[in-house]
Formats: sequence, structure tokens, C-alpha cells
Amino acid sequence: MVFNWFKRSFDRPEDSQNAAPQEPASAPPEENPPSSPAPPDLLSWAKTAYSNLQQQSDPAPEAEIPAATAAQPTAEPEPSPEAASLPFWLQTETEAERQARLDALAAPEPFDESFLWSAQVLAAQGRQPTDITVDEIKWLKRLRLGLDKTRLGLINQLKSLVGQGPLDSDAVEAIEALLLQADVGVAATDRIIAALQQKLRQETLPPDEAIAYLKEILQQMLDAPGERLLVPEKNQLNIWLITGVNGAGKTTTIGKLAHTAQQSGYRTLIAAADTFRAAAVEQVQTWGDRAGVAVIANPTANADPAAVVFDAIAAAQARNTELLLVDTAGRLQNKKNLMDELSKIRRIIDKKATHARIESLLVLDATLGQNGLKQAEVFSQSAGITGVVLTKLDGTAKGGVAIAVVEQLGLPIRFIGAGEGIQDLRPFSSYEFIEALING
Ligand SMILES: Nc1nc2c(ncn2[C@@H]2O[C@H](COP(=O)(O)OP(=O)(O)O)[C@@H](O)[C@H]2O)c(=O)[nH]1
Ligand SMILES: [Mg+2]
Repeated sequence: MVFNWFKRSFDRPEDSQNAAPQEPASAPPEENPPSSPAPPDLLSWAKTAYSNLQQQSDPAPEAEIPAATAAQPTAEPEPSPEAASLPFWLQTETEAERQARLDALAAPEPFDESFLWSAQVLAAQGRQPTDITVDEIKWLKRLRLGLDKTRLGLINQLKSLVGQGPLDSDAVEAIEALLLQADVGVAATDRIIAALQQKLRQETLPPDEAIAYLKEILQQMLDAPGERLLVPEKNQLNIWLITGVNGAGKTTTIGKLAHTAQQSGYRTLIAAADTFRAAAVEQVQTWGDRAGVAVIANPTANADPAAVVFDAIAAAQARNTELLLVDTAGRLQNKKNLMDELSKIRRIIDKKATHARIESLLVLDATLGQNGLKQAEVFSQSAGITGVVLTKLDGTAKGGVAIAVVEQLGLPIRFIGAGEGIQDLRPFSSYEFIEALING
């Protein structure tokens, strides 16, 4: 039984004998969950989930423990000065660091306020306490933490304004300013304000209902482009072309996606088609090693990226690969060269992988807010973009840009990144995003 991170549910073998008591009985996570308050039995849901997770993370049989502890003091080499000056993705982890990371991953989550919040978000989506994983809790906590800046800086003020009841013109102006500061964008801000005003003119809502209505508006905007989850199809080739400007987080996203795919049971391969920067191939190779995914590359300087993609598709077909992730350059000598190169890669994919399911994902740095969107327009013209990956939500007070992305580009957000670690990327859920933004 594999937890498919793309679907956020378990993939069970069809002939599974230990079928189903854990299968969520109510709404699957893909469906719009009601934005209702937590069920009254939230505490017992959370307690069951907690003891279940504790069982999952029970320590290894005792016989193994002394060996592991005995091994620790021997190998703890100081990082060499050269290593410290290398970019982090070239630094190799010491055994002690690796162990500490694994221990931290295995450590049970404390039953704290953040755990309760995550439990509430999962329970409201119809999940069963026996059916969740510690990674899901960890991700929700990270997402909530990542949106702290946006929430604390702006959204809390927004909440108190909306919660005051009918909006007078001063309140409307204040709300507009707050939304614009969170980089929601002019068009989306106008729509939100209009919807709020209309509703509050029709009826006087108590503060919590007014907030619930605001959440509903935002979630509807995020869901407007339609189907929300991008799940690679099993037993066939899916090709995801990853594009975006330099530094947006493409290569990091590839590493995280490769890890997610690998963990979710997909045969995965990476094509290193950013051949413009010397270090780019090495960087993607490091991520491939971390994720345990092979990388098809041509180490020759300035190798033809389209030829790398051609080779990668051949390798994918020979290996029965299910997901091929293609890294691309974010900058060339000039914009026209870059667009020509992306179009050429796209043509090769269309021609050589006729039966593949192709997605073209644009990676956007959330910290750039509206500026990032401007840069993105060029890509959406040339690479036939089908969706967006929003990165660096952990470092920004501009989390509202998610709404601008959907409103201005008309594209669905497929994944969000909230950290530099391999686990810090998940499929986008408008429900969880809005909960973390407004009710976190
Ligand atoms: N804080 C944070 N940093 C990120 C995230 N994604 C990428 N980065 C960092 O952004 C920088 C550029 O990333 P990279 O993947 O090389 O971008 P590329 O040029 O588009 O391939 C690196 O330092 C990454 O560690 C994220 O979600 N959060
Ligand atoms: Mg890169």
C-alpha cells in the first residue's frame, strides 16, 4: 500500500486483502470541503490520529538501537572549510547530519496547538484519523508557518475589518489597501471588494459569517480554472516540462517532485535540459541523488538541450518510466533565444512522445509578487503553460499572489513550495491554503 502524495490518499492494490476499513468513508479530498467549523468531536479525532501516528513511528526493535547509537560517536567529521563555502546543494551531508535529519523525521509530532489545527483541516476534508500520515501533519504545519508573515502582517487586519459587519467606505478602502499589499493584484482585489460589498449590503452578517464568506470568495477564485489535482497517470509516460526565470526554484522543484513521485510509487526520471549554466547539470544531479531518481544529462558544455530531452524520452520509453521531469534554462543570451529553445524542446516532446501526457508547469517565486507575474507572461506565450508551481511561500508576506496568479494568468496552481527541503512541496489545495492564510 503506497501513499500517493499527488492524490493525497492511499493507492491500494486492487486485490488487497486487508481492504478498506481505513478508506475515507465521506468526501474524498479532491472535493470541495465545506468551510464549516471543526466537528464538535475534533478533540477525539485528534487524539485518535495522534495515538495512531505514535504507533506508526514506534522505534525500531531494541536489538538495533545499541548498534545505531554505538555508530554515532565514531563518525562525526567536521565539515571542511571548502564544504562550508559550497552552495548547500553541493554539500554532502555527514552521517551524523543525516541521522539527525532522519530522527527528526521519525520523531512524533507534539500534540500542540499546531497539531490540533492540522487535525481540524484534515477532519474537515472528510479524512479519517486512522488514515493520515505524519508527513501530512508536518506539511500542514510548515504551510501554516510559511504563511505566517502574510497572515500576521495583513490578513489579521483584514479579518478584523471584514468582521466588523457592514463595510463603510473607509473600511472598503482599508481592505483594498491590505489586499494590494499582499499582492492580490488590482483585478482580483476589485472583484473581492465588489462581492463583499454586495453581500454585506444584502444582509448583516455576524463577524464569523463575514469571514467565512470572504474565505468562500477567495477559494472560489483559486478554484476557478477547474480541476485541482495534477496526478501522473500510472502505467504510462507523463512528461512535465518545468519552466520559469532563473532563480524561481525550477531545479529545487524538480528535486522535490522527483522525491514525491518516487515516494508515491512512480517510476521517475529527470532530464537535465538546462545546459546553459555550467553548474546547472550538477545541481539537478545532486537533487536526483537525494531523491533516488536517475538523471539523463549531457555533461558537454552548451550541449543542445533538445537533444538531452530526446535522449531522456528514449530512456524513459526503454525503462517504462511513468514520470519524466524536464529541467530547463531560465535565461539565455536573450529572451528570443530562450523562447525558441523552449519551443524546440516542446516540439521534440510532442513529436517523440506522442502518447505521453504532457504538462508544462511554470515555476513562480512568490516573493516577487506582481513582478514575478510580469516576467511570467513571456513564458505563458511560448511554452504552452498548463499550470503553475508557486515557490518560496515560506519567505514572503505576499502570499496573496496566489490569487493574482489564478486571476491574471487564468492558470491553476498545481503545487506549492514552502521551504528548501526535499519534503517542502505539495499538491496545492485551495482549501488548505485559505485555511492556513486566514484561520491559521
Ligand atoms: N525558502 C525557499 N527557498 C526556495 C524554495 N524553492 C527554491 N528555493 C531556493 O531558491 C534558490 C533558486 O532555486 P533553483 O531551484 O536553483 O532555481 P532555478 O534557477 O529556477 O532552477 C535556491 O537557493 C533554492 O534553495 C522554497 O520553496 N523556499
Ligand atoms: Mg535551475
